Amino acid sequence: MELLSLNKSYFELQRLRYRPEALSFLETIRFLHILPTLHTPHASPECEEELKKTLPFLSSVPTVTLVKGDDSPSSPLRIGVLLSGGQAPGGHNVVIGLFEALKVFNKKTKIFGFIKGPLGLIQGVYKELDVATIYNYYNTGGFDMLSSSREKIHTENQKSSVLKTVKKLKLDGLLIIGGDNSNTDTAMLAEYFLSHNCKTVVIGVPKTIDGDLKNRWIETPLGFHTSCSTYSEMIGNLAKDTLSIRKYHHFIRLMGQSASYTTLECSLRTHPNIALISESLASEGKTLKEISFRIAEILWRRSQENKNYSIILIPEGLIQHVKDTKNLLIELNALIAQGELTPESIVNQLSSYSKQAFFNLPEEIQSQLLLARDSYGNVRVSKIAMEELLSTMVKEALKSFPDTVPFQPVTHFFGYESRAGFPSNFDANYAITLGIFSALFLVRGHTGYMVTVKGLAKEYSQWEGGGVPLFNMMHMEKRGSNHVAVIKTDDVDTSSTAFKKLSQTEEDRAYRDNYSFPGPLQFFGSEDLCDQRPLTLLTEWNQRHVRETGETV
Ligand code: FBP
Repeated sequence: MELLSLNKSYFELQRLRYRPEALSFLETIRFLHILPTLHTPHASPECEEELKKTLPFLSSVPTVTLVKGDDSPSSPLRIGVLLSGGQAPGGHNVVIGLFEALKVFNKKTKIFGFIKGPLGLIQGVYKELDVATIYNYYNTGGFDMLSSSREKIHTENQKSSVLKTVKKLKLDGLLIIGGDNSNTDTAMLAEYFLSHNCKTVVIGVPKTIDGDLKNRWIETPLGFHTSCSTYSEMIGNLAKDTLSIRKYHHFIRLMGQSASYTTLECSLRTHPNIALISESLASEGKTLKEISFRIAEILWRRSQENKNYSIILIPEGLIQHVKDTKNLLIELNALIAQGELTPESIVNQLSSYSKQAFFNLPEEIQSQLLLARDSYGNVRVSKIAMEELLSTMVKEALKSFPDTVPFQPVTHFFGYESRAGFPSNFDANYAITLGIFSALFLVRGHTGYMVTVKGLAKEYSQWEGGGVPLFNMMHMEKRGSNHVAVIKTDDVDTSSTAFKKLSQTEEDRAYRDNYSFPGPLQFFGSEDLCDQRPLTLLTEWNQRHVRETGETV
């Protein structure tokens, strides 16, 4: 065993040496060209006209296809890159893929990394990237190579500062590695540059552990696989623990601001007794009280069989979906957006329905709702302890059952633990591919695209890189009190095979303990162990495959 470096573990040193198979795309990248192609329908046709008015330049960005052609290097370029928003495993590898591919096009190309993401871009704080710097982060998690921030780029001042930065640095292109909000900024910047006759190309790649930056072109966002694998290992461990000691009810909240993709994926992997899927509960019009009563009923029935333990998964975004608190949040966000209101006056201005919902919540949750804000000024759901709230409400609900149920809840929030984990082989390869194809779009001078990879369920060598106009992924959404153009995120579809698969097992999971123990992410060993894919991705891929070919898989 080699000596440990001062601050690197033996494992990290081994991971630094791993070279993703997807690096082989570097061999052909110079032969690829980007051609306009037939227009594909917009993802939200009902908003298309309004979007065109807001984003007149971006709306004319054509759909493209990649074609093989002559070897075509480029002149030396100056390219900027930033990591934006919440960490997602694989971010560093996108930078490495970008770097490697730009050098394949021209060794003299210079790459600048903005420090603290959008903040660095606004303030013009950056460092030039070289091999020695970036290789130190090969296959590592986190965003510490450059650091990140959630600074929004939406005011005229912010946009003109960014324009100044790119002009000062003479940038030919800019890559933003981000989630839906960051890529909304990518789109806004592309529009702004086009409208100011600035030739700098702006493109984005999709990363978020939330799994919701997903549509007909993005099969799954970068980081989701690693993040769910990390949570699933922890859930499996808790299931084993509770099965051994048989006395705790584990209420586990999983990160994911709005959609329940993380809960769906982790549930398919671990088979918890109860998996709350916000989208399904919302469509049934359930209130928090009804949900708590349903959980209590299951726990009471388990108790009849002497099973006073359970695993309960709760999506972070639940509060935004259920009937009573959904309206409350919408009203709170609109009031908060007015600015200077005190917490008391915010509460006083709530409708009577929302006021009642607000005062039904424990005081601690009330103050979390009033004080925690995200970068839009909206209520920050990651700071709301839904697991505590539900366990308290379930305790209350259990009182209405005939027998006393021994109830020892243990609450958990699995959030930040997964965001900076070592990317799985899948995410490491996905990130490299995104970086390589980003270089292609930057070199060929195509602005306003999200870089995508198709065929992620297949072997790495069969993946297909490409790009989709950001405009096609946008829709109009209410944020605070305004309707704004944003990249659309995806909610769990309750008619999807993945969701149906989970709900089919509902009874079985609730009363039999069919837990599955995924164990830790594997990095070294056989392919079927180390190169797994998200189960939701595989299920959707199978569904599509069956639909398109009529074959069963
Ligand atoms: P992104 O959308 O930027 O990927 O971040 C998602 C997320 O990880 C959410 O799941 C969570 O609610 C939020 O970030 C927490 O953010 P913060 O880092 O600001 O606490």
